[in-house]
This record gives sequence, structure tokens and C-alpha cells, in this order.
Amino acid sequence: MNRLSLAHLPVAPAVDPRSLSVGVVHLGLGAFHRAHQAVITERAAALTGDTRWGISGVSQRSATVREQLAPQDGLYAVLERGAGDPTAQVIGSIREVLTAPEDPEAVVARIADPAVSVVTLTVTEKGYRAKNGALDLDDPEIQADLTGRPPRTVVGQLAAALARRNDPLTIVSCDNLVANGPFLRRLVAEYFEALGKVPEVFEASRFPASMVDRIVPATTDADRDEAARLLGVRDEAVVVAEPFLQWIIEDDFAGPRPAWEQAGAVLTGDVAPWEQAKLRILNATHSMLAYLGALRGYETIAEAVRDEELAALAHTLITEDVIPTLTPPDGLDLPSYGATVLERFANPALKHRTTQVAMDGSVKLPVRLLGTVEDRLAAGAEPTTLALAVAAWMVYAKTAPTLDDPQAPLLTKALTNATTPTAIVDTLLAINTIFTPTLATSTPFRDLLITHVTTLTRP
Ligand code: CS2
Repeated sequence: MNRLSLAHLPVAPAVDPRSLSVGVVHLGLGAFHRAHQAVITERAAALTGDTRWGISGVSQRSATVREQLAPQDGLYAVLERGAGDPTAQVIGSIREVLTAPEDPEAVVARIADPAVSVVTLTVTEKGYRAKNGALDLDDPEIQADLTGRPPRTVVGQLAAALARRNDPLTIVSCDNLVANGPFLRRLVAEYFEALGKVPEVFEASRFPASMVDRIVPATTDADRDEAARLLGVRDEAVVVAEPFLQWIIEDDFAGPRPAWEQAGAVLTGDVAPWEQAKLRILNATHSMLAYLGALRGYETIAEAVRDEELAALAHTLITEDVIPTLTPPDGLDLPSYGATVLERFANPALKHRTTQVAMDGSVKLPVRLLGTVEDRLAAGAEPTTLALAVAAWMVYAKTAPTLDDPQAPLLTKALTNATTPTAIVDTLLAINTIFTPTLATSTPFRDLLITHVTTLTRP
């Protein structure tokens, strides 16, 4: 069977990549970007006819994505799996693929290119290399970048490119972090401080916050076969997604940008209420279902949320522990948002694996669950179900056959001699890169955790 490419094109993309020049650099060319920002960027180009916004996608680790996309002229399909039959849509917004470890200088040069005015990022929580909310200056890769080598870290890439630019840049973080834009700005500022020089262009550059939402599970062989059936050609770069797609962006740009709002994105003055609702409702219940689901032997999130007990717990988490901490964004009814989220999780066609959502718990928990726990404790409330979610992570960390987490060595070492529920809780609560002093010293929180870990480890 032929491979998807401009020569073997079953369905024309809304935009031909050859017609686009590069105006956006995206750091972190994983499946999520290809099913999210790349789709909206393409739609905006198609609707406006503005050809300035082709994407230069940067893979931060391996050459796999380039090897998949290069023979396909940057084309790939989004396989949408909803309630009806799956559909496949070919996307044409990716203009080039760079692999950072192979050619770090090319990445800096591309971001410094005057034709580029926007950088977007999906590098996951750990890609920011932060510790306790600040740039981790002990990180060996950050240290190596600071010595002046062609940078390998995301913060190093941005800083090196900013230092070379005359025009300010807009850098849009699209990761699931609290106040992601301002957070990234702080990290870049700390990097410049460590270097001892802050370029003027940094002050004029912008770091808007943004909230992104679309469930994008890892692509499987079954998905590639399905796409081949629908397209009539092989697509080695296909990505899978649910129909739902949302992007809320703080309207704070230093220069020109794609007309994303024409393609369904919402530009607004304040992203915080959207972001809090999404992280604390969607991502928090996702993590809870991943850990409790994996402990019960479920392979997918859909199976976990179809377990009535787990569905009831997710509902309780949302209504009793989370919603009281939130200010609803304009026009959003939080209880119905919560109900919609659980319906989306139940989509059986997605096959989102519990182990995929469970990974990187040490960096996800603080963002999704622990801020809410602190708010509830401060309000004098008992965060019972939140503590269950945290306890489920603790038991998962203790019992999972492999732990996919940037702090896995530390966690595994700490847990080796912890054999009782109390020891498991105490050893993990003491890790200060995860738990703040307030949480580490909260007796009610510790008591709840011990009770839950006891229940979850009972044979
Ligand atoms: C998930 C998210 O893997 C995870 O941790 O919770 O990737 C989730 O699917 C997205 O944030 C949905 O927008």
C-alpha cells in the first residue's frame, strides 16, 4: 500500500504545506500537538488564506516523528474516534520537522528567525525542568546549557533564541500547568539571571497563559490499520483523538499571530478560571481513575469509569472536593462540565491506557490534586476523596511493575523499606519536591492518606 504523501493523497488537507511559510515554531512535536494546535492552526490558515503560519515542529528527544513525517511531506491524519464511525482528516500545517538532539543550533536559529513571531509548546510537565516552582539550576542539562553549548533544554532554547532576536516573541505554553505562561516566563527570567544578562527583547516578549483540552491517547497498530482502511494509504504518523477540542488563550501577544479565534480558539483576558476548572476537574479525575483503575486491573480509562464504584468516586471528587474551590469561568456550569468530562472518559473507542495517564505522577499530582487539597484544608474541610486519589498514586508507586516518572529512582528508593501503610505515606509525604511543607505536616491529610492506603493495600 502507498504511503500518505503529496503524491498519494486520498483527501486533500485544508491547506497544502507547500503554500505555507514558517511563522510558528512548536516545541514538543508529540501526538497532542498534532491533534490540537496543528489542527486549529491549519483551520485558521484555510479560513483566512493567510499563508504565513506554517509550523516548524521540534522533537525534543528522538527522530521518530521526523522519520514518520518526512517521507509523508509533513502530512498526517487525525483519526477521530467518537460515538459514530471513526473519521480521518489529513492535516497540512506542519512545514518542517527539526530534531533537537541532532541539530540543536537549527532549533535556536529557527526560533530566532524574524519570520517567526509565535512559539507554542507541549513539552509536558517535566520538560520545564523546574523544582519547587523555580528553574532547577542543579539540573545537569540546564547547567550544561548555561555554559553556552547549543542548548538542549526548552528554557535554554528559548533564552538563546531570544538573545539573538531583534523583535519580541510570543511564547504560548500549552502544557497542563497552573498559570503556564507566567510560570514559563519566570523560568526563562531565572535562566537569564543565572547567565547574568537579560536581553531587552525579553521584556517586550509575551508569555500568554493558555488552556488546552483534547484527549489524545498514544497511537496503536490498530489505529494505523484503521487509518489505512479509511484513507487507502499507509499513514505512519497518524494520531488519534476524541471529537472534543478546546483552546483558551490569554490575548496578550507581542506581534502577529495566526487568527486562531476564527478556527474555534477563544482569546480572552483571563484564562485562570478555565485552567483551574480543567486541571482540577478533568486532569484530577483522570489521574484518580488512572491509579484506582490500574490498581483494579483495568487497562483503559473507559473501563475504569464504567466501574460504578469508581464513577461514583470521580463524581464525588468533582462535586464535593473540587467545585467548592473553583470560580466558574463565564458561562460554564461546573457540575455539568464535570458530568461531560466523565462522559468523555467513558468513550470506549479511545482506549486511553490507565498506565499512560498514570505516568509522571510526581509532577502531575502537585498541579492537579495537591493545590486543591491545600485549599480544602485551609477552608477547614476534609478532602476525603482527594486524599483517596493521592493514596492511590502512593500505592501505585509502591506496587507498579515499572514506574514511568522523572523521579522514579527517588520514589523507588524511598519506598523500598516502606512496608506498612504508615511508612508508605510518611516516606512519600517527606519528598519536598512533591509535597509542600503545609501538606507534609498536615495531620488530617496524613490520617486520611493512611486510612486510604490501608484500604487499598488490604489483600
Ligand atoms: C491526561 C491528559 O495524560 C494525562 O495525564 O490527563 O493528557 C489529558 O488527556 C488532557 O489534558 C486532556 O486535555
